[in-house]
Amino acid sequence: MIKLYTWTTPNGRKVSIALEELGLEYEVIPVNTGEREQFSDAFLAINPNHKIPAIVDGGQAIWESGAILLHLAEQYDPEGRILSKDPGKRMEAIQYAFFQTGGVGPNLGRLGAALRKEGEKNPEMIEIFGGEMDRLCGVIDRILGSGDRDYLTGEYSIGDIMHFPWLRIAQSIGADWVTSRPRVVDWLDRIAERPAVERGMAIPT
Ligand SMILES: N[C@@H](CCC(=O)N[C@@H](CS)C(=O)NCC(=O)O)C(=O)O
Repeated sequence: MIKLYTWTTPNGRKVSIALEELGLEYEVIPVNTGEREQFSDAFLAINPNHKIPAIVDGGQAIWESGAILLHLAEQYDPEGRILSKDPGKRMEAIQYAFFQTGGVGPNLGRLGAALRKEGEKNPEMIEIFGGEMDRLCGVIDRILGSGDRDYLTGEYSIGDIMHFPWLRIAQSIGADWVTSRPRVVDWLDRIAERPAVERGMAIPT
């Protein structure tokens, strides 16, 4: 059975959502990053980069959320539920997955860190990463607007799963670069309605 090493954070939830979408059985192994469990020898042997999520599947350890989602789609998605079988759409979904790991992931992560620094908030960092998040959301809005798409490629895919847990947090705290864009809000609400997404977002329990 697939082992999922995860915690209550957006990167971990990308993988639990994908596992739920594919109806796979998996064992959840919580790695409490607040308690620095990601630095244990046992976890470093799985991910030398000491970050969740990671999985072990058939004896192989895989880390980096985008790589994990691609692995799950390649191995367990014969119907193209999260990665289309159409070569063009498939590559488009992979493109949006990479776009997330180079864009929304690191920038929102750093914006969150800058905002959390109580007492010594760094306005320059907040402006830089907040400005970049505004730009990235504008890009997503433009993609969704081209041909009036329900999802990034038109069909639900790993590209949407990669973005959802991060942008849903921003939406829930009222970040105006999300809430001022109705198309982006509708897209997030549409993804949130999926039963598999609801289940995946509750992992680890
Ligand atoms: N690029 C990685 C990012 C993973 C990541 O940043 N994980 C965070 C939690 S959301 C973590 O484990 N941080 C602990 C640490 O850096 O020591 C991915 O997409 O999987």
